[in-house]
Amino acid sequence: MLSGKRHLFKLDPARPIAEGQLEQLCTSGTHGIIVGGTDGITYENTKFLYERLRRYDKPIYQEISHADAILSGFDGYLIPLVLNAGNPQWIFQVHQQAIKQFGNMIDWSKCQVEGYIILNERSKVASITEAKTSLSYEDILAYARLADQMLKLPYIYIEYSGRYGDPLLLRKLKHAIRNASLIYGGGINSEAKAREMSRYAETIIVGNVIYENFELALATICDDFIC
Ligand code: 1GP
Repeated sequence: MLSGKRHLFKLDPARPIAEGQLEQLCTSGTHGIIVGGTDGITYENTKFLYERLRRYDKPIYQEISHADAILSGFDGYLIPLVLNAGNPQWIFQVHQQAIKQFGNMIDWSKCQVEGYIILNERSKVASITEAKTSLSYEDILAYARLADQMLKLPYIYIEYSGRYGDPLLLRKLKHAIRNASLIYGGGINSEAKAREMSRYAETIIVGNVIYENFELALATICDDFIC
């Protein structure tokens, strides 16, 4: 689903965005849009955002956080599995319950699992999943190998949501991972940060800055990413 050097914007259905801004994002040279968030995600706000996005010729993916907000029609579905969740609910229980409820309607050929490692202890997603964020490089590399070599997940997502992460960690991960594709998200709000993390991660995700400083969000797309 996501391969090669990729830049994606992540839009939160629970946060308002102007029509003109959506158009600028979708015609910016980004490779696609992920629709997802942590709080206040509903079927209705997801559908509203999806309907506005589908007018543009960009792949749109839904990152699933609430089973009752799953909408058909997306180009692909990303299913987070939080490897360092302190609350086991976020490792397999929410997935098992969602499959129990909707299992016969799921098109698995469009679904891919992201092995999430959440590292910003102040983020909302860290508090909801009770993520164990005080980890050494060795701990994080072991989670990554578990996802890559033991579970054979297609993606490992290093999530610093709201804060710029540690490039040295990304460099170590790049060398340790054999098959999975590395995704990085967190605090990218400039071309320099986008370039730095994309040296190590195949895919970089830009979220919060869209809502905080729109011009800076657009500036994260550098020549390396132009389609
Ligand atoms: C959030 O990883 C994404 O899930 C992007 O992080 O919002 O900090 O850009 P930011």
